Amino acid sequence: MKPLLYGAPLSPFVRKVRLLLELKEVSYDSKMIIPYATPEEYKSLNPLRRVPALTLGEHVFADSAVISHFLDAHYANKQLIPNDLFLRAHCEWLEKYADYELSALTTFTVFSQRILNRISGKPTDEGAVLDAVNNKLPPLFDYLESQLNGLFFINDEITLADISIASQLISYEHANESVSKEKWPKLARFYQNFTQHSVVEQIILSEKTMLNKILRS
Ligand SMILES: N[C@@H](CCC(=O)N[C@@H](CS)C(=O)NCC(=O)O)C(=O)O
Repeated sequence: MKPLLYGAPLSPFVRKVRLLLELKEVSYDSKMIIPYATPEEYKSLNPLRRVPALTLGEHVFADSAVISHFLDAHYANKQLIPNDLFLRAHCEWLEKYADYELSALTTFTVFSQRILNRISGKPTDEGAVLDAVNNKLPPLFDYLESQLNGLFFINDEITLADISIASQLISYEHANESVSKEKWPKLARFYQNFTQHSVVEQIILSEKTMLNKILRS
């Protein structure tokens, strides 16, 4: 029985689950659900009508963190959440930081203003974008910079913390912004290394193709 992932690939939370599934080499099916335009019946999978949701047989899961933690435990190969309780708590903290703090700016401000508004024919509030890029994101990037010693956030292996943070930075890059190498060299190197992974590269390529198609239509 394969998991079925509901959502739109350009959502960073859906991307996070896709990356986890693909890095763990779990075969899955997907169903496109467009955020803010979810069909009525989607409420039975996620009453908040947010993406992603995931089903496995009769079991239903919502929220990228809940889904990711379930999948990592259910498919025990290539574990992406550390077993050690202290490392696990740190991984969960960084995941939460990405999902709630970074996302408010990278996704719900910069990506949303520059990309979603353009798609829906609304004007971009470039002032809000520049405030996020120049004033609000730098302290968050400073913190992430302070948490890195090598190419990964936890020890020398890819974890859900890396996936969650990179998922937000991919949305930032889709909106034509990037982490400055001069200001945050470790974070920029982390992102460059993460996105060079063949699985990640493929996902980004498919998203860019999709995004270009949507923006041209
Ligand atoms: N904490 C949730 C956030 C999910 C989320 O906010 N998804 C957005 C798309 S990026 C959405 O579906 N928004 C539609 C809405 O809020 O109605 C998660 O990690 O899954």
